[in-house]
Amino acid sequence: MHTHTSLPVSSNTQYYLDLEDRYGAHNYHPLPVVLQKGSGAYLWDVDNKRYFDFLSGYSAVNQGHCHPRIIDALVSQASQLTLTSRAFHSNKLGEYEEYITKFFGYDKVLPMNTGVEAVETAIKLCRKWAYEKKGLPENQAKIIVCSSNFHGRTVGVISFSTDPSATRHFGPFVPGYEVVPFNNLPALEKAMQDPYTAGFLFEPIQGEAGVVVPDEGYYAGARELCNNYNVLMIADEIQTGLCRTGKMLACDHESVRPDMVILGKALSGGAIPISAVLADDDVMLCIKPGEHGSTYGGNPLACSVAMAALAVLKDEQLDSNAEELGKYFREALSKLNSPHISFIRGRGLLNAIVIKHEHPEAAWELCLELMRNGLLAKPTHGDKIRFAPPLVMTKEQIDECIAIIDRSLPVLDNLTA
Ligand code: IF1
Repeated sequence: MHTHTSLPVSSNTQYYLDLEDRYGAHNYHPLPVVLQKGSGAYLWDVDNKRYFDFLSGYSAVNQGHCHPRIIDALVSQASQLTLTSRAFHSNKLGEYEEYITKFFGYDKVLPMNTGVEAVETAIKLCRKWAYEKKGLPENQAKIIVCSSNFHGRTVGVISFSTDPSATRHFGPFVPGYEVVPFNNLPALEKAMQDPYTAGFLFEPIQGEAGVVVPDEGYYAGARELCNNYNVLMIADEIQTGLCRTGKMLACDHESVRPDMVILGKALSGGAIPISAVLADDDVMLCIKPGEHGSTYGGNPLACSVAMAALAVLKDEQLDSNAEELGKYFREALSKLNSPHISFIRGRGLLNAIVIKHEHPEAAWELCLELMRNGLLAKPTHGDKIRFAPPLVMTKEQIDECIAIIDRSLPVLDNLTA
């Protein structure tokens, strides 16, 4: 747990921190900054200080904060019809389903709300398919997952987490998972010897683990193993998808087509929670009417917002922008030659640095200094700092951010453990 570093905050800021401390659950440890406005790559705090957002709502605002096209879609639909439930049809659901399935090249979509709900949905689809199509015996289906995974916070999904802070004292857990090391095809093939294997669920790049990028050929190798062993390849692209890594989907880096694609976060551009599972009929039609659903899944407001959010990604070519700016950012970062940075890694605009310092809170201290200098980023798992700005950044803005990082790093020079 972080020690509360002494950091003078304005009385305005302190007022909001105190409210949250008094009336809100303490399930996060945020940076001491209170935001009240966002636009593009920028956020403003309650004292109207401007920051570059280098977290992007955990990759939910790839299109930039409050993108006009997305907000227009939100506002116009919100004054028309927001929710019908799926007990009835709406004029937006079918249009959205056609749009997103053609956008990604899958037969069908199952619309949900949060990312973890879509992950749970993919797990249920995989198990259904395993019993009804692959013919596995009831309750014997196994899904292979990777160590250091992050797929969400429900009891069902933390059942296969390897992170004690995500699982401790939340048991008992859901069985039916086999953990293998990420980026290790022999280990994956070994696990597939279990004839009850139904699926392989993975993040193309492990975000929370500190932006761990697998070797070239990992996606293609996993795809081949899934084909050979009749196992569903399930890509959780909630964080890596939607142009974040320089391609529309991270699996596109190897032209690999998973059997199921899970989307969330930037599917709404940060406006409202929207998630989805994409699959072909052979898998998707295993769930029959009344066997799965959600009150808000596929609501007309979400359909309108998601179509605008996807259109912005394509029309503004945010995949190539992320690809080019990501390369530029990593090169500029390495040219700083900081003694405090041991690793720079990532793809597109999903990057992270690993801090080399004997002080356990060095990454946190650096993030506080970055905040003082106008850039918001947060450590993940102690010594790593994720840098994931909105994909609408310009080269000039990247240069400004590199300068901020450059003048913030010296804060670690005289930090003693
Ligand atoms: C937190 C980061 C974590 C995700 C992937 C599913 C979900 C997520 C690959 C669940 C959500 C969020 C959750 C948030 C922190 C953030 C995160 F990597 F993106 F930074 F935790 F790993 N699959 N990631 O990344 O989606 O239900 O949240 O909509 O829980 O602290 P959700």
